[in-house]
Order: sequence, then C-alpha cells, then structure tokens
Amino acid sequence: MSLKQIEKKVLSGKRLSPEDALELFNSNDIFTAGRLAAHVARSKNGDRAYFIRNHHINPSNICVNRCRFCAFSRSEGDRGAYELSIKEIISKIRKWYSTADDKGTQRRGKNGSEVYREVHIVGGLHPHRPFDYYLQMLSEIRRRFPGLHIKAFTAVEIDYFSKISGLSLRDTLLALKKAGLGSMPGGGAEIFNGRVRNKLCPEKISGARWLRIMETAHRAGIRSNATMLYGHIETYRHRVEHMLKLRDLQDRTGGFQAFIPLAFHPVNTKIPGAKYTSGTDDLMTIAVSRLFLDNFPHIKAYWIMLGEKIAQLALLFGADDLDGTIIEEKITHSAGALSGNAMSKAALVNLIEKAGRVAVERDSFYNARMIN
Ligand code: V47
Ligand code: SF4
Repeated sequence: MSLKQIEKKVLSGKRLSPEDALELFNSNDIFTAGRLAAHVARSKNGDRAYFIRNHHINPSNICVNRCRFCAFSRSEGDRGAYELSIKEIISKIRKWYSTADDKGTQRRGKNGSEVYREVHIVGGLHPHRPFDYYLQMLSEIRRRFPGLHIKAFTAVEIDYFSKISGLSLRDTLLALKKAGLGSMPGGGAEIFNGRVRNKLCPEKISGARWLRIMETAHRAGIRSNATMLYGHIETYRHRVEHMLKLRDLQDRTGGFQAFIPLAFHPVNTKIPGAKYTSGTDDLMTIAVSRLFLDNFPHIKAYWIMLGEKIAQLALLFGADDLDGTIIEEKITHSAGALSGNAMSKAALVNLIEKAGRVAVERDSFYNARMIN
C-alpha cells in the first residue's frame, strides 16, 4: 500500500495493518508519518501534553539475569553492586517528598521544593531477598506517604516474585496490590521476537510470558504501561510484530495506559557493534507507534532516553507525554545517556509550551492536576 493510501486510512479512522506500519518505517518519510501521527494524537488528546512530578528509585542493581544490553546490573560481589534497605528507601523519599503532613496534600515542600505524586520503583532480580522485603517496602511507603502513588515492578520482577514466593501470578499481584502497589511500569518487554530476545537477554522471561503477566495484572485491576527497546539488533519487522502483540492484548484488556519506545543506549553493554539511535529513527518510531497502536490512549516520549530536544520534537510526531521530573536515573545513565538526570516542573512546562502544546500536569492515571 502506498503512503497516500495509508494516509486515507488514517484520516478515515481505519486501523493500520502490520504491512502499513512496515511501509511507514521503510519509507523513511518522517514528515508524512509525523503529520499523520500528530493528527491522531490531536484527535485523542487535543493540544495537551502531559508530565508528572515523579521520582525513580532502584532498590538494587544486583540481578541474576544480566541481560546483554543492560549496563545497570551487577552480580553479587561485583564492584558497584548495591542494595538499599527499606529504611534507606524511606529516607530517600523523605528527602524529596517534603510535604508538611505526608498526606499527599498538594503543597510546596520545605525550602520551596517540589511536591511529587508518584514513585517509580524497579530493580534487579536479587538472588536472596525474599518476597516479604518487597511487600514491606510497599506497605512502609504507603504508611508513611499515603498520598504518593507507587508505580512499581516490571512484569519480569513479578514473574520472579511468583517464583520465590511460590504464589500464583494472580496471588502475587494481589498481595502486592494489597500492600500498596498502584500500577506497573512497562519495562522488561524489550523485543518479543524469540530469536532476537535470546541474543539480547537469554535469561529473561519470554515475550509470551511478559504478555501473560500483563494480562493477569490488568484482570486483577492493575493498570500498566508497555515498552519496546529498539535500535539494537532488531529489524522493523520485529518492532511491528512487537506492537501487534501489544495491540492485540490491549483489545482484550484495555489495561495499558501508555506505550513508551525506549531508545537503546550502547555504552558498557555487550551488544556487538552497538550504536546510539538516530533522531530520525526516534521520531519515526514515535510516529508509527501512535499510528499503529490506535487503542493506546498515550504515547510517551521518555526524555531521559531521547534527550530533551528530541523528546520535545516527539510532541509534534504523535507523543503526548514527556514522563516527568525523574530526579535520579540509573539504568540509562549507566549505558551512556546524554540527557540530564532530573528536570524541574518549570523546565518540562517550558519544553511543552515551546512546542506549541498545552502543558498538563497529571497524576498516575492521566487525571489533570493543578499546576502549583
Ligand atoms: O526494562 C535497559 C531498558 C527499561 C537499556 O512505564 C535500556 O512509565 C536503553 O521501562 N538502553 C527500564 N534501555 C525503563 C522503563 C521505563 C522508563 C520510564 C518510564 C516507564 C514507564 C518505564 O530500560 C528496562 C529495559 O527495557 N533498558 N538497558 C539500555 N542500555
Ligand atoms: Fe536485570 Fe532488568 Fe538489567 Fe535484565 S534489564 S539485567 S532483568 S535489571
């Protein structure tokens, strides 16, 4: 099908086929893809572009998987290996979540610091920590900071928790939810194709298992995001296959909130000949995902991986969310991220407004929140 025919399909609201998505990638025509994706984004989210005041915490980088693309992980005893106690996690949060009453009341923190709404927690698969450690972590955070949304644990971690606890997937998820889990991030999806996955991360759960865990989470009332790691050894066909599987699952559960294409970072990884992605590939991937994933409400341009300026441009190519303040990022920065580590609310608003969009501060479920 020609780009003209694809354009007709998009403008009449028809779903794109995998061949259409492949055609868009192969065309290298980022301007046509971007214009169409911006049209779709506008019809879903108007002029709005979202951001959130959030903070990342990685409880440990010790991981039994040691994926080849991951520069963050260490084995036990390696130089640079670390593990945080629950006390250390709480004091980290206390440092930045400095509301006067800890009840999540929206108020400026001490010394005019920002008020955060969400903590994003992901880490390695630790060889010795029991499931109870993770439950206690959640319940302690919830007890001390009841207004803070906890978005935590990738499907890969959920699978591991189910193994170490001996609980079914559903019971693992329900126990986490009861302890305070509010939603799940979309990491660990990488590329679903088995052959590529085996080369990238032979120890990691399969794509089918990742999808099953997300389905179970959605059916247990836990919403999540979905990601795709691109720009390493995969082809466009693998990317489209990956997105098709996500689209099919979303048709069945409706539990995904945002799709986040993750630009591969090559430094300190074990991927032979690996290079940074190009800005044009980043923008094309955002645009094709917006066009193809017609049942995903949001496409996130994760500024940490894209860099501030490509993330800003992505808002004109189909993205409607920049993620947030982040504050402390380890995974991408271990692999050569060129972006900063944190962005203030003012800087996020500036990026969005200078792209001609209306900045909307959101909570973890995309409800608009007043900017204070
Ligand atoms: O699962 C690891 C990826 C993910 C590299 O859901 C790498 O809101 C690039 O999933 N180069 C973690 N990527 C990050 C993630 C995420 C980030 C922000 C928001 C959300 C969300 C999710 O990072 C991992 C893996 O897929 N990753 N190593 C690397 N060298
Ligand atoms: Fe472990 Fe996740 Fe890194 Fe893989 S990507 S080595 S599972 S921390």
